[in-house]
Amino acid sequence: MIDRIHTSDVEPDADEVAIAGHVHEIRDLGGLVFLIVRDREGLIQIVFKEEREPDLFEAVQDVGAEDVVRVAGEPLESDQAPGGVEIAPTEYEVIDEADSPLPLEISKDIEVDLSTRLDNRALDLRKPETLAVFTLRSELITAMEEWFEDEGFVDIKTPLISKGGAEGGAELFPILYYNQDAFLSQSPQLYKQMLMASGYEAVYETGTAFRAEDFATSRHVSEIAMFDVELAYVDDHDDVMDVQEESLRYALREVAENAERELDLLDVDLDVPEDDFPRITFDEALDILETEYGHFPDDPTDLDTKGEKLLGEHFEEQGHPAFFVVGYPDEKFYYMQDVPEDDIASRKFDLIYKGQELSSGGQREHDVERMVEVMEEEGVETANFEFYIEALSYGTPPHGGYGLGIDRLVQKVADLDNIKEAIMFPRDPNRLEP
Ligand code: AMO
Repeated sequence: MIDRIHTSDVEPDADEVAIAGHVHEIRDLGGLVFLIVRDREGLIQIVFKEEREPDLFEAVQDVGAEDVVRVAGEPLESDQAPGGVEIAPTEYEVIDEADSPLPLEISKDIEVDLSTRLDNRALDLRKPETLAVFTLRSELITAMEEWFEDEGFVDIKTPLISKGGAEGGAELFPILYYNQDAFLSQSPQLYKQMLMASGYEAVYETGTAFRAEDFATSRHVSEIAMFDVELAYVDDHDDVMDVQEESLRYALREVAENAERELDLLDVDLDVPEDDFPRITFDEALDILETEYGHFPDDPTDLDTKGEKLLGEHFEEQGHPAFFVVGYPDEKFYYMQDVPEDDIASRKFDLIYKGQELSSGGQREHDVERMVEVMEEEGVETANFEFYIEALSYGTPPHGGYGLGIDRLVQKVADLDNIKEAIMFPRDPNRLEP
């Protein structure tokens, strides 16, 4: 490996050190050149003085923005330098030159529209603020996985290529699989339930789901990072919500503690929901929307984007950034339990965080006969689900679970306007590269 340490590890008045990274900024003040070098951990200032190191001073005249360089030298305390330390160089080497002009400025705070940023994503990803989003994202996923590992959930991987869809036909991406038609997976739903029938008891998956929706919103993408959970022997959907609530609280706490630098860079004051998340019924949600905001969702069986946002405001004012809406009406979704006797229509719930739906879940129908009845009522082609129906027919414990959109979670935690900013290389109906 090339001999170097991270910029954040450079201590003033230490012995000679070497760092390497991209040239973030060049300031030429006559007999003095300031080079700000950037690596994954931050920025460091190198001061080239004509009088002190004439050869290196001469060499640095040719440096260009975003060149990859390595510098060794003596770290000195400096009030003006980022991090309070600068390096007086004794060695300087350009490892790789960057073409110029750059299609995107990395160091300057110039407003660039999202489409240009995504067209030049590899460069955009170099920006410290963009890197901060993905460091946060990594922290969030790791913390979430840590919680489920500690609680004894089994890490699973379900297939991404399937014969049919779990969530409905219109949103499937068809592919050619050898000589037969197949689809990209919309959700691990059927497989995680089959694993409940197989006795795995509690599983989680950090996976990918594909949705061929024709959207143009700031909260939809075609390729989604999904965190799926399923657990057996639940009494009801409250047990599932408990798991979601505790795991999310843990992940947010970890991020608040471990990603202070990133949160600062993004100017985010992360509000960890320490109190119990309110759980309101769908009817109560409609009631709040009607009486407080005079808002009626177009589809009376679902909350619309505006409804979620307004409910978010309502609960945020009461100190609850996260809450559940439980029991959707007429939710005849074959895998969800219908429970009219509970006075709620179904054991389905959505989690809303900062005014946006983050996850959907519920208690499932484990009685195969009832499930097939609903499928037939709803016109679902049971032939496409034989493998699933059969798997559940040999004894299945009561179970439930949910799918959480990781990209939406990152969007909300990092306070980003558009979900695509939370994805390294996002896919939407108009974007297939980079
Ligand atoms: P659902 O379809 O509601 O439920 O998806 C779960 C969560 O995934 C995210 N999500 C999306 N994010 C970005 N772009 C999209 N196009 C998109 N579609 C969905 C959302 C959403 O809440 N099988 C069920 C889960 C379950 O019941 O276990 C399912 O997939 O955050």
